[in-house]
Amino acid sequence: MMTGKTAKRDDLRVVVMGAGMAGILSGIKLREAGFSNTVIYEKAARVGGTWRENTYPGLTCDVPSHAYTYSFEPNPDWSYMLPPGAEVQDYFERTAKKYKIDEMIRFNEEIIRCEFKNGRWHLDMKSGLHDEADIVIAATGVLHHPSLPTIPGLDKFQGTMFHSSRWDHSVPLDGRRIGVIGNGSTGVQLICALAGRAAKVQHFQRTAQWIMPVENTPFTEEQKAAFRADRALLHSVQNDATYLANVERFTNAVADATSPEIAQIEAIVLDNLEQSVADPVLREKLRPNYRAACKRLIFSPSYYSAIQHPDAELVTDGIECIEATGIRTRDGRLHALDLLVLATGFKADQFMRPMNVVGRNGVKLNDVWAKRPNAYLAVAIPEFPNFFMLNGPTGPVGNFSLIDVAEQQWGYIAQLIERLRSGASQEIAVTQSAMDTYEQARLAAAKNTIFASGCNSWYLDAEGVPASWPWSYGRFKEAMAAPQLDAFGLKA
Ligand code: N01
Repeated sequence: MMTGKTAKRDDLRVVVMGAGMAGILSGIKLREAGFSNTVIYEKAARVGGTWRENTYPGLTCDVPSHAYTYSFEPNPDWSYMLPPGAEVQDYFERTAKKYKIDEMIRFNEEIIRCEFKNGRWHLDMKSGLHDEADIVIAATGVLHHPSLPTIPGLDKFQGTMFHSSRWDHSVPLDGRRIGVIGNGSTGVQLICALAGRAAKVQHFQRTAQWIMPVENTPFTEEQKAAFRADRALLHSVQNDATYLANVERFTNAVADATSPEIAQIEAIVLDNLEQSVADPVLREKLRPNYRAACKRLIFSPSYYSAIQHPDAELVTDGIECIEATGIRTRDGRLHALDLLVLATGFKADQFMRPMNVVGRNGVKLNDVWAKRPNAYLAVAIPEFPNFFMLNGPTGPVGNFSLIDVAEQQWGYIAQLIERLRSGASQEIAVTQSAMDTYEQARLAAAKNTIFASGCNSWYLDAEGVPASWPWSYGRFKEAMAAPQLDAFGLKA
């Protein structure tokens, strides 16, 4: 029988942190499920998260566009197999508008404190605003705090300098001398865009990268018209069997460094290097001394040709220091630059921090994560009741759609918050023993992954252990299908 108390639970206050891909998803799903008292706090003035913040030339989604799409909001108009970043940003803005999620968002509100007291989450914003919530969904993203290098003299440079995620579009590029430090996905995409445009572009490489060849084919107007006209066709492209099989194969490969699948990947990237780089000296400079996919694999249709452009140079001598006019390498050479781009990555261990998050009994997130950020199945933390994460620590990483990952995590979280809404539980927090069992198994499996095979990357935590889902994608889907309720303390 419905009681007054049960009916009231329809009104549970849900706070979503962040209006990027996962925050928009949360808003859509919460509204669809009938949660009427939801707010999304976003520190910036627009939706989009990483796609809002990264606007550097050459920014391209390296996951196939139709897979990098909400399952319920296919997009017949993707221009390319690997679309430009601005188009991805536009997709999120359109989707937020279409589902009226922008009306749910409080922009320019940065949450600085989130504390569980007397059965509710108390949130303080930088602006002085205060809110209380029954449920918190942290959709704050992973790669959003720029990691700046600690190179001597960084502050001495008198040209223009910025991090790749803080691009200043007022700075001219054509005919300039540009230096790019870092050759992760960002640095590689930058070189592809700048070679032939800058007077000279120098790529400062500390560690060589394996490059997976890929074709970036445009979708023709006929194809787009066919996708628009035929929903079933669009659905089949979105759920392309070859792509899905590749995801499964890739995750099996990275989960087992001895697998035949990883050997196949190694053969492809090695062949790409051998076939694409003519000069043997340059080829050796570009040859990594670690295994393919140990760092996040870079998919690029054009890096090898860009770095062989007459106006491009790969610099591998090691950076000694930065001076007023450029970079001095250890061989004593001064590389004069007008613009220096720091494509040096992000602090991948921050998640919702520096926000001060305090759980039940005064337990501080910073203490819980002092050794390494972790979470049960990547979504829940002991002593943090009714607090769930999308794309949180130890979730799948790799070269596939984080939208799909977030949707599956949402499916899992939705089942837990439904218990809160129905009144079956008042507080849901994963138990410490379930967390410990998960973490022990994860750490043991992480050691067998390719990520732990001997390279440095943002996948590794402070102790050098891969901070990722170490099993197959199939196993992730299985885990997300339904929560095992005995892993949770369910306070009635
Ligand atoms: O950053 P990274 P990123 N001196 O951490 C170098 C996603 N993404 O921005 O290898 C010299 O990969 C560092 O060198 P080393 C994607 O998940 C997605 O490129 O440590 N060099 C490395 O080369 C990706 O993995 C898309 O020796 C220094 C680079 O900086 C993630 O973002 C596009 C240095 C950092 O590479 C991060 O990529 C772009 C120093 N002091 C990015 N410090 C899509 O298309 C650091 N480096 C979806």
